[in-house]
Amino acid sequence: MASLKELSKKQDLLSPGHRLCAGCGVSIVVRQVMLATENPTVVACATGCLEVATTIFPYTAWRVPFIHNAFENAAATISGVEAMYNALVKKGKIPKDKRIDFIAFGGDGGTYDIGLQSLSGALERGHRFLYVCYNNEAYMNTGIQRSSATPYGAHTTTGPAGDVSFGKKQDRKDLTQIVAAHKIPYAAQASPSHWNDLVTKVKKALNCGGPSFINVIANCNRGWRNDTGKAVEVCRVAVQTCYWPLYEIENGKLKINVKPKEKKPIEEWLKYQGRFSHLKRPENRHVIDEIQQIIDRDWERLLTLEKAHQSQ
Ligand SMILES: Cc1ncc(C[n+]2csc(CCOP(=O)(O)OP(=O)(O)O)c2C)c(N)n1
Ligand code: SF4
Repeated sequence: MASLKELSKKQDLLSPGHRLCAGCGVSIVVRQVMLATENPTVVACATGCLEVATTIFPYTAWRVPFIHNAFENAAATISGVEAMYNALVKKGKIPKDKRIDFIAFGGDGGTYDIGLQSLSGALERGHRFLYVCYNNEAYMNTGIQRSSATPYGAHTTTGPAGDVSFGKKQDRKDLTQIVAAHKIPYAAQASPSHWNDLVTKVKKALNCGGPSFINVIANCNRGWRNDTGKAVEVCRVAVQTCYWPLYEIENGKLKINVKPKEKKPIEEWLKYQGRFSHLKRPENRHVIDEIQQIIDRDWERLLTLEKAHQSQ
């Protein structure tokens, strides 16, 4: 467990001066992830807001070696870097005790959709790397288009809410479970509102000896249409409503890390965000009920899975 005092003494590896929007949750997520690193670290990043806003040529906000690759292959790129590291250690060009860590970042578009094949391949090959999905639930950089992480009922520019539609018609994909099905040593969900949980998870992931994955909810105040300055608050409500459960799967065993004493109704999460404002209209009331049913069903499933895993 990290202490705030300890973390406050560490250098931010993502420097100020990047061009992510004011109030963007992504920089908070990335800072927390990078604060948890203990060794020299190489970062690869899929195309998306994070890459575009932190590496505007000839500048960079990164204080670590950083590779930008195409939208679809952050995991393939970082697995190549890890393979090269292993080869150099074998040849004696890097001392055996010089540990280097490898992290790939991708948005939900670059992870749930376009980069899924390269992520799946890298996980299956067993490279030692951490993949962090900063999940803002849409293709934000190119104008708020829906992704397979976009929740049911949300307004996006490719599934706009209006007279003929209540927004996205499909439930989001459960990528964390898809990744866990690769039987990797460590997979988890995290939120910047629970910094200690997030930092602990990154440390575990980097030290698990193989591939690891953390899916982190990251608000986008442009796409979610939430007030600037509410990034952490809105992500906390995601956890309190069980919209975004915090859990980990360590060597096949699932553990829920935060169980809200009182599960807040889903309206508490929806009310922060303009992307759901159309749901206030009486004809869309059924969508709120359906979202609540989805959340309840998924939460119950998770509790059942945890019970099953703990009794194994
Ligand atoms: C193969 C490919 N298709 C489309 C694009 C255009 N493109 C660049 S960023 C982006 C959206 C990225 O969305 P996401 O990964 O969710 O990250 P975010 O922008 O939300 O941070 C798209 C569609 C591209 N660069 N490459
Ligand atoms: S568009 Fe959204 S994700 Fe992109 S920098 Fe702005 S707030 Fe962050």
